[in-house]
Amino acid sequence: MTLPLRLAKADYFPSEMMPVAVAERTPQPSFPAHIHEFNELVVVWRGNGLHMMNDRPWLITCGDLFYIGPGDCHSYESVNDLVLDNIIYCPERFRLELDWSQFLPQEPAWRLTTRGMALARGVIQQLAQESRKSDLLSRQLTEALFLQLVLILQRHRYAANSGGHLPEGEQLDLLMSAIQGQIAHFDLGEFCQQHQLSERALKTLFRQQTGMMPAQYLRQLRLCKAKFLLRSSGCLIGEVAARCGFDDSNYFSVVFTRETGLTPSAFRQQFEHHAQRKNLLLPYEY
Ligand code: RM4
Ligand code: NI
Repeated sequence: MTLPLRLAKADYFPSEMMPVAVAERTPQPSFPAHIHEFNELVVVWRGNGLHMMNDRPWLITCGDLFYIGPGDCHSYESVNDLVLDNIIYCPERFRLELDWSQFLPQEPAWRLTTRGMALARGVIQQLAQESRKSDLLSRQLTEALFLQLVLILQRHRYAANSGGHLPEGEQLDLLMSAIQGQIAHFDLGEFCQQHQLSERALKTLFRQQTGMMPAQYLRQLRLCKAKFLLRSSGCLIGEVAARCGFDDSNYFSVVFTRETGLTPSAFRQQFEHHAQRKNLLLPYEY
């Protein structure tokens, strides 16, 4: 068996004092098995390819994130418009007295959320610029930016193979957009099952962040939509109820009246005085 290549620091860092460098691969060509004298963080921006790491294959694409140590052997095969950044670093060159291992997980393979990618991209761009310079301040700034990057990755990454539990902030985004996208049919139990989330934990998180329970939020959204339809369309009450997710229009009237103090028709009548706009086109598909 042939020994893998061993990439040397001297070939990849512009100076010996720089602890971090960014090796942009636009694209990443196929690259034979190798180990490094340094550590490597890989963020995949685009395309796809087969990443072999310590004999394990990973089909990689946009949003994949790898933490590679000096002893890890990896290669890229069957690449297809693969674009990635290698953030390479030498821990022994850091000057900040930090326990860096605390920011770097044992598991090598992760996924980054879309938001995490956007945040990481900005910091990596700055890092690429600063790490090319050679003055003392740039060296310090490089180290600080690297710290910022590993913290961002820590916050926005999720395990690639463990059912994909999303980070907290992202769970909420996902839930909000699912609720808003299916006001009439949203089902929290189904949603949690589909995304392998704990319903209880998600409810708690939702309440902490919004001051409401998801069901309450959904009911308010439905009532908002109902008010909008009553006011701006000629839909029959039953139709309004159905479009807002109430199967039973009597039940809809009860909830509507309890929440607004007016029955749906009384609510509608308020506006009929002002304008005879029964069959107005909706300004957008609500
Ligand atoms: C290569 C490839 C390797 C990386 C070097 C710095 O193109 O991405 O994984 O170690 O660059
Ligand atoms: Ni490498």
